[in-house]
Amino acid sequence: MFSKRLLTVALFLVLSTILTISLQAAPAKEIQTAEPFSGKVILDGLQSPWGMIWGPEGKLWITEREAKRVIEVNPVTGEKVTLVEIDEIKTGPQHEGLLGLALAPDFDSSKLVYLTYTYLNGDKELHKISSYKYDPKTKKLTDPKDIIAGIPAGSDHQGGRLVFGPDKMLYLSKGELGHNQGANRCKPNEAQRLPTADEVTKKDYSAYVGKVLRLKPDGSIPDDNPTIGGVRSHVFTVGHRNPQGLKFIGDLLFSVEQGPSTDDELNLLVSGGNYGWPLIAGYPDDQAYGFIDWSKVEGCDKIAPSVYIPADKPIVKETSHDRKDFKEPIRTFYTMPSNYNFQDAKFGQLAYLGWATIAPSSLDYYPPDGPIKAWQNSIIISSLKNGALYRVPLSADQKQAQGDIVKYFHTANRYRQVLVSPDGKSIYVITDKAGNMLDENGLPTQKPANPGSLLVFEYTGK
Ligand SMILES: [Ca+2]
Ligand SMILES: [Ca+2]
Repeated sequence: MFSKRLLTVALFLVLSTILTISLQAAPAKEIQTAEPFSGKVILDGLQSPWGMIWGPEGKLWITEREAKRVIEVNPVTGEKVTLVEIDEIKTGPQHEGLLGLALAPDFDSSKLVYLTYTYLNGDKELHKISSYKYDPKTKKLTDPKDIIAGIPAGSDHQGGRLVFGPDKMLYLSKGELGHNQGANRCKPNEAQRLPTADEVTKKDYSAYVGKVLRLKPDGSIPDDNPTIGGVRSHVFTVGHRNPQGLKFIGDLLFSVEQGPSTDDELNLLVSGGNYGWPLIAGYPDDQAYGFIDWSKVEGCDKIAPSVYIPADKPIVKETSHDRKDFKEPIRTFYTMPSNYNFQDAKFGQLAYLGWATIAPSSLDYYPPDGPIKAWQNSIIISSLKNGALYRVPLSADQKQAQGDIVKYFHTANRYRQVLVSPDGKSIYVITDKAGNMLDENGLPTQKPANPGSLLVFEYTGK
């Protein structure tokens, strides 16, 4: 009897050990990188990780765009817990699904987290922000409430980054859905269209594309939002292409957005500012970009999609627009001359990978008192095309970029978001599951080295 019980206990111990081991993350895989940094993989197998923030208890909270779930990850062990899975989410190969997330400023007491994602209403694809309540005991997000819904969505340029400001308002970067290019080239680009008073009354948000929005935490329009074109709405800034990065440094709001074949941008967003797209890319310099409204070109649907501007179509020059409210970027990545070779044979069918643009996907800030001295008071930008981080030093008042941009940690991956640890010693990066990028030799590849992974680069200096 005794020995049988002992056997049962022993069996239980063996089984629970096996179970415990299987629940542990796989051993970390080293990533080659230059001194004074070391790199490793914390976790892999994620389904298009997209948003990453610091959650409670020093854990990372990560959205998986295609898996429609939010997970909590232990940044040391890689152990993960699913906080919520949301059936309603509509996913797609590149831009649709569960996107950004942000904790409420009063999270410690309210336990509220805000999520933003695409969904279907009938056959109409739309975008919303919902709040969820975190239960620390069960580690579940429950009690969903729509904050705003019915913002247009589509197969391209969704934007999707969500942040709270020091003003306790919620900001969402919203893309222009890639209208006027590629498969959506015959749909009008509405990044410059302003909501009418009638639309605002009817909660018709069709003009919210290509904008950065500012909302009260309950979804209503803040009283101090800008009046643009005579109308106050959720619109904070106008004229964006695909703004995927949004970050407050003190009370300054920065964004990064993807340009066309030239001029990815770092912007400092000011209330009511017009950032130019699609009339202006980067600076109003008529270099390597001019606007053609394809929705007005006869037989548009019969013309093969191309990013190249055909010589026989009328181009509206950047310098021809009224630029009263226009805000220049504080940096571009990079501004190319009109005679730039956009069809370098070395890059074959994926010519765009050879362009000097970086496809910025997020930004974070390295503080003035961080242990990596060379990085102090810099913006850190993640790149999709190049699988690298770009460090942009700021001026003392943080309002301008200053000095040379430095590139770090290149791997054959698409870096979707960068996040600096609170102690400034670890730089976390999440990677896309698939896509096109440059390999270690600077040539195009479609095989990421670390698909759907959480990577960390740790400072080893003193
Ligand atoms: Ca711009
Ligand atoms: Ca330009």
